[in-house]
Amino acid sequence: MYNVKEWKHIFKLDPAKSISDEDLEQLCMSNTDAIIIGGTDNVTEDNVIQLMSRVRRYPLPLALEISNVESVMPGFDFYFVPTVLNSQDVTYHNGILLDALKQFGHVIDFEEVVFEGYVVLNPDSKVAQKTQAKTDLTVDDIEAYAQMINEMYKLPVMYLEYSGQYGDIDMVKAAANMLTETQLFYGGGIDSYESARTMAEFADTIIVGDVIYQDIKKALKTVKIKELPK
Ligand code: 1GP
Repeated sequence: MYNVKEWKHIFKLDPAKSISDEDLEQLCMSNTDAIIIGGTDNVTEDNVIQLMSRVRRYPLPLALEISNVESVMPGFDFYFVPTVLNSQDVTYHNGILLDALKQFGHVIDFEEVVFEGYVVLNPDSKVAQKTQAKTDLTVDDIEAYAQMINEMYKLPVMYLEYSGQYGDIDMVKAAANMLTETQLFYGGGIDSYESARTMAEFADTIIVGDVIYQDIKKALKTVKIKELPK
């Protein structure tokens, strides 16, 4: 069985965006640790199933990051469930989750479920707008969220989400310093080996998204961080 704790690098594919077979093959054969399928808008049962079946041709772990109940389906190795801790709308803390458990609680294999404590930091991102996230956070806030996630909620993953923007390294360091058990995911604006390496020094796992659709070669170079000693 796959072990999420060992993952250093993940490509995140948006089911609402198109990708060629050739680019998809390069990503899946790149030595990345896993693929996540997830997005904010226009995630449907149809586009998720299409992308899932294409990625399934390759021998690497595949996770669905759940953004709505309608597009959840069997067939993934893992289901990543975000709870956006700095959202000002309870829907994104546990509202969607409540609906999901009412409908599917009896069939869920909780061994496959990974609960992610999200902190969304780019105010211009779709995810910040959709979740009404309070993004003007300080290092003190990040430390407190990290403590909340690590010591109190005891979630397996904290996800610092800068989606579309390269983040503030001091925020990443602050989270990393507080976490003893929880795995730190960082995502946002990674578009080169250098930007990947900087974040990978502090985050346990980096997530690479947008650059896949802008410059596949640059996206592929980010996987080289896996060769760094930890
Ligand atoms: C998005 O964190 C991921 O959820 C990756 O961010 O798209 O900016 O690479 P980018």
